[in-house]
Amino acid sequence: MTPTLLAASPLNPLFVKALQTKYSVIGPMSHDALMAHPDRELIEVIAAGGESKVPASMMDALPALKLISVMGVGYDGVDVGHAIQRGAMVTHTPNVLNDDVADLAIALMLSVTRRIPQAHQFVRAGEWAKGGLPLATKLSGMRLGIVGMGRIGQAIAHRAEAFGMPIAYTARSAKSNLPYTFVADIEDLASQVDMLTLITPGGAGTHHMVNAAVLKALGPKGYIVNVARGSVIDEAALVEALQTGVIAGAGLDVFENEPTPLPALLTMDNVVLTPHVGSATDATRQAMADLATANINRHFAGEPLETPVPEC
Ligand code: 8YV
Repeated sequence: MTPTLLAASPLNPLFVKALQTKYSVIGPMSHDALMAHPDRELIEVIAAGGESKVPASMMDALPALKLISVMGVGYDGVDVGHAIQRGAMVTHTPNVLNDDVADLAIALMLSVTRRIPQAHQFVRAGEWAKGGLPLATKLSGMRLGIVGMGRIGQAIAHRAEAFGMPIAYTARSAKSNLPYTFVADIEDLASQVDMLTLITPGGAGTHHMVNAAVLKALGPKGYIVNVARGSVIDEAALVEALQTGVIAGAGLDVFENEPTPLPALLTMDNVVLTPHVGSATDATRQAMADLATANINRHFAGEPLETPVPEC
């Protein structure tokens, strides 16, 4: 019999395509519709994306639940504690997206300091023949602060070294194998750098970690780039800091409310915005879909899962 899987939210088409070769995928659907679904008691697997919400109520609707497979490295929408209590595993897709997310972090750093969107628009609008573009800010040599020194943080640091950027970071603990300066407190880190980049997991532990005080510490020549989760920054405080010159600019790929960033961000000249595309290349999304599917295949084959989340 073809196993039925529940999609927690609309899934990436590459994930759906990979799953449909072996499984029947239902959902997303409301709690009531799920409770009434004829396959509900047989469903062992929830398939999810990095931004999906998988609350306890969804898990508890599925008495046979064994696995939540997330196509994404972040899984802050999954109630992992409840999954563990229910005896279900959670898997994600680490490593395969490190390069893309790190590339985008560097791209946002360059875009906001060198004002690439404005330069692009300047040429397109035929302004060039009328005079030069105002000078921009040099990125090479800027002091970089990285919030979160996991796999992607290290990939960003590796790239930043080529830009001659001295690197400091904050994380839960110092990593003795890395040649970068550890700063325990994020406000201290912000006060010591020109460019603060966020690549820490989302969720309650990092909610509004970047607040008005951190932005003040970053200062009027400081920039912030967020490729982590929107929840890590107090977005209202960020808007105020950008409007009043408390910081110089921001490059943002993630927002507190996706897909609707605070309207003020949409019109600011010192902000570069991208629509949560850190891992959005053909090759990487395929690798993520393949890994998320491989974990499900392993579950049904009774084999050890490839990439369980650290808590499991
Ligand atoms: C995607 C992400 O947005 O991996 C993550 O945590 O945020 C992203 O790569 C998403 O998960 C793709 O399904």
